[in-house]
Amino acid sequence: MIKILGFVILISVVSCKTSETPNFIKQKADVQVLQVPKATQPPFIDGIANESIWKEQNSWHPIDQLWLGAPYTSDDFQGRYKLCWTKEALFLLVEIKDDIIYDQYKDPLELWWDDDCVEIFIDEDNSGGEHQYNHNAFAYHVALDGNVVDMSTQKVGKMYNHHVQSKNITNGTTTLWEIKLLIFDDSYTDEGDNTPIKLTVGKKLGFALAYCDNDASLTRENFIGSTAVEGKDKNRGWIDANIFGTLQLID
Ligand SMILES: [Ca+2]
Ligand SMILES: [Ca+2]
Ligand SMILES: [Ca+2]
Ligand SMILES: [Ca+2]
Repeated sequence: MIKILGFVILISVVSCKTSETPNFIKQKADVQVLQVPKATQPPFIDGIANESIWKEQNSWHPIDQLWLGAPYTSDDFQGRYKLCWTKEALFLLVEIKDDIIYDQYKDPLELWWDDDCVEIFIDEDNSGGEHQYNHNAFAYHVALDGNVVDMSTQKVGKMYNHHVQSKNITNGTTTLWEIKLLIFDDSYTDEGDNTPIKLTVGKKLGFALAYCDNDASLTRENFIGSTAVEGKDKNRGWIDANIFGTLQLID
């Protein structure tokens, strides 16, 4: 009887523990599937798109979904991007036309979303689901000066500069960003050592891209994303990975 009781207690303890552990069961359909070509050589992150993997891709993907703010003009904002991958990383080429480049907060952890920045949403296993204060997915704000911020599991802004390498060059009102993104899975911990995963052909990742556009205001004027978001509140990407699109890595 004692043995049986012990077994029951053990089972109860195990089930309690399991229910406390974040459980990122896949809940997202593959939407807006983009096939991403493999680069034989990783692009050199210098903000210059002279690599063949960028030149070979004739078409760009648009950043044209208004997530926050009033409707904007094409003089105010236009954005588009290309992607490629190697086994080490995902690479982005992002072309932003923005009439005024604005960086009012020099402290990278102060109101980072209110400066002009590129925001990369990535969900390693394309699970979708909630990720506000956990690492089921990441929402990296990449600032003009290269600093990278997302919410930590401590519910505060944290620098993740070792996840994203970027370089941007502005010519007139056009800024070209070249970005290398290491991919971490949901076992990531803010305290411990983490190893980025190796990418392979056929892998699917949840992904969206956005731009925070501020031209002279206290808070950002527009937030424009790459995916269509249902409902009134479209500023969902930093909380909900279900609004991400899907990348499929091809050879
Ligand atoms: Ca380059
Ligand atoms: Ca603008
Ligand atoms: Ca995930
Ligand atoms: Ca701006």
